[in-house]
Amino acid sequence: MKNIFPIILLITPLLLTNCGRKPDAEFPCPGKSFTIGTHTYCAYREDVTWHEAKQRCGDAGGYLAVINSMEENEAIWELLGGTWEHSFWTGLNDRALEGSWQWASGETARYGNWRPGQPDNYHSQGEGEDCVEWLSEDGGWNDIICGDRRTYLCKSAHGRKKDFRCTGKLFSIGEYEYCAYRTWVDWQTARKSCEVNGGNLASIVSEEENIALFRELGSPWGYVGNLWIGFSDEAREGDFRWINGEPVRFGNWCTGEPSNAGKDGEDCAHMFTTRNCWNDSDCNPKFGFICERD
Ligand SMILES: [Ca+2]
Ligand SMILES: [Ca+2]
Ligand SMILES: [Ca+2]
Ligand SMILES: [Ca+2]
Repeated sequence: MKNIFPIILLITPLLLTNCGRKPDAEFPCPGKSFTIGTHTYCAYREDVTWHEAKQRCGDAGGYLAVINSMEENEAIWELLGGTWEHSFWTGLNDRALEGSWQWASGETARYGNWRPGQPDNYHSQGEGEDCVEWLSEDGGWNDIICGDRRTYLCKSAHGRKKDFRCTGKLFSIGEYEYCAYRTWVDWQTARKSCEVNGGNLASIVSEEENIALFRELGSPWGYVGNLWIGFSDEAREGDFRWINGEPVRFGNWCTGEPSNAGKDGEDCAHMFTTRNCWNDSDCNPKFGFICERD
């Protein structure tokens, strides 16, 4: 199991979306409620142990907070940083296996914003530290003993409005949902098809996601061909962007790609199912495609 690497804390102003949306009736919040993207959050001011926090989030119809990206961590910091209690519980823990960080929901951690020197599993009584607090001073994370008492942050996907319809191969990786199609269409048609079904052409933003996707869609699926993904440089040559707005932090181009070959160039990316890398193609050929839930 891999450990997650410490990432230097970098606070930048961030535009919050849907911030003023009304709290979800299915996810009542007696504390401080807010939404980021498609998720609703509730910060509780009571101090409880990690296990109590996990239980209470579940009882409230959510789960102990999962923080999957720097953007999400910063958005939470914009709302709770400095002003909140000293710190709150997140769902991150290494209770099952020392040094192997998982969210309480069972997902493997793909992002971490550890404070310098953390996680250190250090406790003066020698019992180790297996649960993670989020510090309002700087949004950094620290492992502490699970029996300590902290306020807590619950999260729920109830704020999600759109259904995600799938007539292809439906699967999920962590909390992300995908639908892969063997129907052959050009890139624009694939994009529209994903949109009308409550998603977007998939973005692949980390090595873990790339590996997990290839594991799902490589040879075991039985589809031998190309799959469109939501990566394009149509807007500006050479500047490939994810069409759902995710930042570009990861790439998996095949050797010699992107090549922008041919008279008209190549502006749309696809993955291969026979080898784990991507190519830029002109946008007109008909391939299968992968949608990802918004
Ligand atoms: Ca530990
Ligand atoms: Ca620690
Ligand atoms: Ca191009
Ligand atoms: Ca190419």
